[in-house]
Amino acid sequence: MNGAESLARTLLGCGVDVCFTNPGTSEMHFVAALDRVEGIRCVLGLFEGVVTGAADGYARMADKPAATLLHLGPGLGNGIANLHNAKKAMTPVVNIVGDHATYHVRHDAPLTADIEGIARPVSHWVRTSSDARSVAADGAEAVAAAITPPGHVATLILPADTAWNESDGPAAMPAVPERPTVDGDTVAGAARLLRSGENCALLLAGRALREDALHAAGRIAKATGARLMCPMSNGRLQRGAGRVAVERVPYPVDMALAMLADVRHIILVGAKSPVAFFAYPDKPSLLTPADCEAFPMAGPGDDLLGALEALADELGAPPDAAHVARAERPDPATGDLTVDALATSISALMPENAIIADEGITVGRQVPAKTRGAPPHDWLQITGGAIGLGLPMATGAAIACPDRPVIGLQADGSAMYTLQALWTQAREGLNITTVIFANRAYACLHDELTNVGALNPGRKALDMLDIGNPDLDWVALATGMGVEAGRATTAEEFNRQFAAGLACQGPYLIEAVL
Ligand SMILES: Cc1ncc(C[n+]2csc(CCOP(=O)(O)OP(=O)(O)O)c2C)c(N)n1
Repeated sequence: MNGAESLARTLLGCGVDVCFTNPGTSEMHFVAALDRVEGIRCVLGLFEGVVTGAADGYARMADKPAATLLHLGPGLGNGIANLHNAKKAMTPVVNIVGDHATYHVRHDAPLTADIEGIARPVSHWVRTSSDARSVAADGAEAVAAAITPPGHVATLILPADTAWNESDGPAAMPAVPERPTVDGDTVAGAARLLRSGENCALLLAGRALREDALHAAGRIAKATGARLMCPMSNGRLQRGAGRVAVERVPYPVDMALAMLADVRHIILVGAKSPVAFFAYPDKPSLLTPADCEAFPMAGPGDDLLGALEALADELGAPPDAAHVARAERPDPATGDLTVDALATSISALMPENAIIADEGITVGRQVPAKTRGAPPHDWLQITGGAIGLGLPMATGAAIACPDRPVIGLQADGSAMYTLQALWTQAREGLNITTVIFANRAYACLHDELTNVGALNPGRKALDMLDIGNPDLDWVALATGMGVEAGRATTAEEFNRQFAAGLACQGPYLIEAVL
């Protein structure tokens, strides 16, 4: 068995059974090994940003990593923005990056690059295998590093000769640490603050945003009146009717400051103290008021569910929770296709147990308030601010959860970064309904121009923020990649198309013209 096959068998043995790929010559032995090893699903992406974003979406929903297969430094480089998003989401990802044979590197062939240097900023763990006999153990360590809580990006670089030379066979997974328990004194300290009578908020992130942990937080809120909050961008938030709802710290700085103005103690459960997305002249970077104290109760890798349950018990909280969202949703909108109409209709028609891949940017910000009481769903966001995640993330989520409907809420400018994901959706027959918010602009940047104090912009500046002229034809783009599509210009048309998209088994795209 060669090194490549020992690695493929090791990955499978460690539970990694999906590989998002965009290979080249240096990865051919690994491609051949994946072909030989039963049980690993290989999914081709036509750009590496699709590959890495799909791996992120997959792991957020599967709760285990996928592998990626990337071609040397340039291939990895193309995938960096979405690895950055994955790293911020604390998503486990195992990157396998091919390299030249060890003896070939010194000749500086065209594709030679500092792969470790490219990998390091977006990886928690980086290693280049030295020979075919160590590849399997390196691969097992990469998986262990990726799944060590809360989740990490691990990058294993595979020189071609380590793939084709003889190996010692697959390696077993090393021990992976459990999430540490938060100690009793820390829990008691949080309980003291919550009993102090001063305004307290729990800021929940990561694993604390799953239904069971939210329920424990809701018990704490019921017992103490504490507010429940989450960061503006989250890897995966479980929400909808019957679940404990949390307030999201808003993106606009003034709104965030107003939301947090009365908070005296912010208890951090897997979260960092909230900071502004960007600095603006004359606005603070920290969003909590000066007299607010942060209490770091649990880090992202700690046992957040256990910590919240221990805190609820310490407080003698009753079993029922506050802030449980009631089942309620509007009727589908009629008339003009405004942003409000879109949000209303999405909420009205969303099916049970949906996964929302949200890269809706300015338009998408209107949807969460409307869907609070919609049927239970998972909400996935861009966590690292690097646009171009939405379509790949939806793709990966649909591969992780083939029995659940995936809805992409997708701003048009962001969609253009990685639109090749639509081809993967068609090829794999994925159940994804993508709504393109076709406002023909980088609308968010129009707001930002004002926010940074650059007033009275001229033609040249405005042209950098508009993506019309020519308008993108999303129906043609989607159908050109094998995805059925339609255009909606009224609410009624949108309602029909959205229902049709949800009813069809494969991918469907709606260009919602705003
Ligand atoms: C990788 C990357 N490049 C550029 C940006 C800067 N950026 C932020 S929002 C945005 C435009 C968003 O436009 P669109 O997706 O159409 O959403 P809208 O603002 O119109 O709602 C850009 C270019 C970014 N965040 N990430």
